[in-house]
Amino acid sequence: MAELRFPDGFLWGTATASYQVEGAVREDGRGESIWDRFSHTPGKTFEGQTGDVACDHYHRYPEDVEHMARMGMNAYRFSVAWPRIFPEGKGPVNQKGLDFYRRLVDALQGRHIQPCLTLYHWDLPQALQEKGGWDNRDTGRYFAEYAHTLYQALGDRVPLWITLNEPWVAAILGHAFGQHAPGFGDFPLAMRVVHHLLLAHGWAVEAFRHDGPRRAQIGITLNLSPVEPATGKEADGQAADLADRFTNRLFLDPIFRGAYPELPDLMRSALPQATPEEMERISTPVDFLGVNYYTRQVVEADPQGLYGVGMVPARGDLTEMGWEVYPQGLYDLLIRVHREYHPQAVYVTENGAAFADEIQDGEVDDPRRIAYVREHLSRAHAAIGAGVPLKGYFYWSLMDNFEWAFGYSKRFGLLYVVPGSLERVWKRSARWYAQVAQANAVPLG
Ligand code: IFM
Repeated sequence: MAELRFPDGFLWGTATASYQVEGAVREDGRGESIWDRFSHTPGKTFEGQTGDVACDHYHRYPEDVEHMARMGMNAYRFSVAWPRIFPEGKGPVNQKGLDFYRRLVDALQGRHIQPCLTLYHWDLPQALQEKGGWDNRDTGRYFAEYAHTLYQALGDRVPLWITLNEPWVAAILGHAFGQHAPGFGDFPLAMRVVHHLLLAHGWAVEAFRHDGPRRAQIGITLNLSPVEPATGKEADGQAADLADRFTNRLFLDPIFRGAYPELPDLMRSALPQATPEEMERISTPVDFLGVNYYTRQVVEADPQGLYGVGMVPARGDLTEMGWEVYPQGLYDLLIRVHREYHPQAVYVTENGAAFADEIQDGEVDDPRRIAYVREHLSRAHAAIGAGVPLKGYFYWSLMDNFEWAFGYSKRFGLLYVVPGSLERVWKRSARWYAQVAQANAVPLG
């Protein structure tokens, strides 16, 4: 059968994040996070759902690792809950929290699955929020200390480290649009948070270079999407360029070029005055870029929209999130970051789709997810052929989980999680993805 073969050593994995899967929020000394506080605030999440129990990965991780091993995965991307390690965000280490991640890493290594550890996937300790959260520059210092603690504890056994997951989402959805924790609607605040997250990233990379693990690699994961104008009109082209600066380049430029892109005055003036030393720290070279890709953005000039830009509603083949299925966007994006920013290596650290999966007679048939992954992998393969140093692909997500403000109403998993019992059931896509990983190739047709 015709197939697309991937380079030897390519990483095949799945991704999750602490608050979305772990549960056990009051166990073994874990402190409160901003997502505990937000999800317990009436009206913030779908039907008031929370991550209190989530998928109970905290207790069921051995079973989850077994599922990954049976699928033939050779990598797993997970995040550490900062408040498990430092319940107050700083101060004394909570050994029991560290022990959980030690056990998880042991289990993964026992099954020859490479751990890929994200330090921050949005669950800031609430105690630090009380001190200003990411509006407080010191939070970045505490982040670097937390990162350092993990380098010391796990550095010799975790080959891939990610400082931040999707800082754009944490900054903008959390501080300008109020859809994520901590739930503020203050645009200038969000721009300050952008800068402080970038500083936190830079300080954590610096700590890694100074006395972090020698044989491991560190990078950052950004949510990126090509931005296309709705028409060929000049005004729409300008809107697309502005939206690209505000979304993709807001993080790519400082990290890879040491400077913010040109921004409209209102955005630029809200950014703190950065010193050359700060920009140098932010652009401390990383070993890889993590790309989270789900869909493209189509925009038009719109005087009523934020900064004169309007989003054109997605059309065509849509997922349950209302996101257009657009595999070509992954190719375009990978080529663009390779040509314009030259990362040494790239990983697709998330790509996936939510569909309205149903379990019938113990089976979940999800052909649309298989088609989604097949098409995106075929574009990833083409990007490798065009010279992109793509080293791995992580499907989002291993299992259905807590999709932030949408609660459990959106199912992204390869494993169906049965409400109540939390039993894991392999969807047909899990079996298909297992074949891909085991063959290191995508079957065509
Ligand atoms: O579930 C999220 C994840 O936490 C970050 N990236 C996008 C996913 C789907 O929305």
